[in-house]
Amino acid sequence: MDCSEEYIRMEMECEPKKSFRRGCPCTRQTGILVLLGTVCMTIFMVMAFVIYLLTSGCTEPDWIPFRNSCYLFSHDVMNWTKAKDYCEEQGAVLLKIEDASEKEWQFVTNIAKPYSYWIGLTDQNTGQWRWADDTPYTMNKEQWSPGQPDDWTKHGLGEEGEDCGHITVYGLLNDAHCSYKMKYICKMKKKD
Ligand SMILES: [Ca+2]
Repeated sequence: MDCSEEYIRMEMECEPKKSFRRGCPCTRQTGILVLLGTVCMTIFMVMAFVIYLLTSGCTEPDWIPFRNSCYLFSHDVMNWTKAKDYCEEQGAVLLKIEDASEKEWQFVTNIAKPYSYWIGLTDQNTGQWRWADDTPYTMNKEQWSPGQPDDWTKHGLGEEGEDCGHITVYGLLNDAHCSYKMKYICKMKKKD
C-alpha cells in the first residue's frame, strides 16, 4: 500500500463529513487516519536517516561528517594515551587538524566548546610538538591560549610537565598532563 495515497484518499473522504461528528462512519476512519499518518511519518523519518547515513559517508550514528572525514566527539573521558588507542581501534586517529585548514579548526572548536577535548598533539617523545601519527606540527600561536604551551609542573600528577595537547573550554589549545582524563575527538576518513 502506498501510505501517502491512502492517507490522502481517506482525508478526502472524511473532510466533507466532519460536521456529523458522533455516529459518522468517519469517526473510526479518523482514528485510522491518525494512525496511518503516524506510521507514514515514522517510515519517512527512518528512510531519511538511512539516506543521511549512506550519503554522509559516516556510517556510525555518533560520527559527524565534515569534508572528507568523520569526527567523534566523545561523551566519556580517558587519559591521552587511552584516548589515542581507542581512536586507533576504531580505524581513526586522535584528532589531527590539517595545518592550513582554518575551516576545519572552526568546525572542530564550534562543536567542542564549552568542553575540553584531547586532540592528537604531543611533545612527550621528542620535546617537539608533533601529531600522534608522528607527523610534524606547525606551531600556530593564535590557536593556543595566551602563555601556552607552558609545560606546567605544579599539577601534582607526577614528575613530568605537560606533554599532551587539548582544546580548552574556550576553544583554544593548551598543554596538560597526559594522565588527566577528559573527553577526546577521533577523526577518520569517510568510507567510499
Ligand atoms: Ca599548560
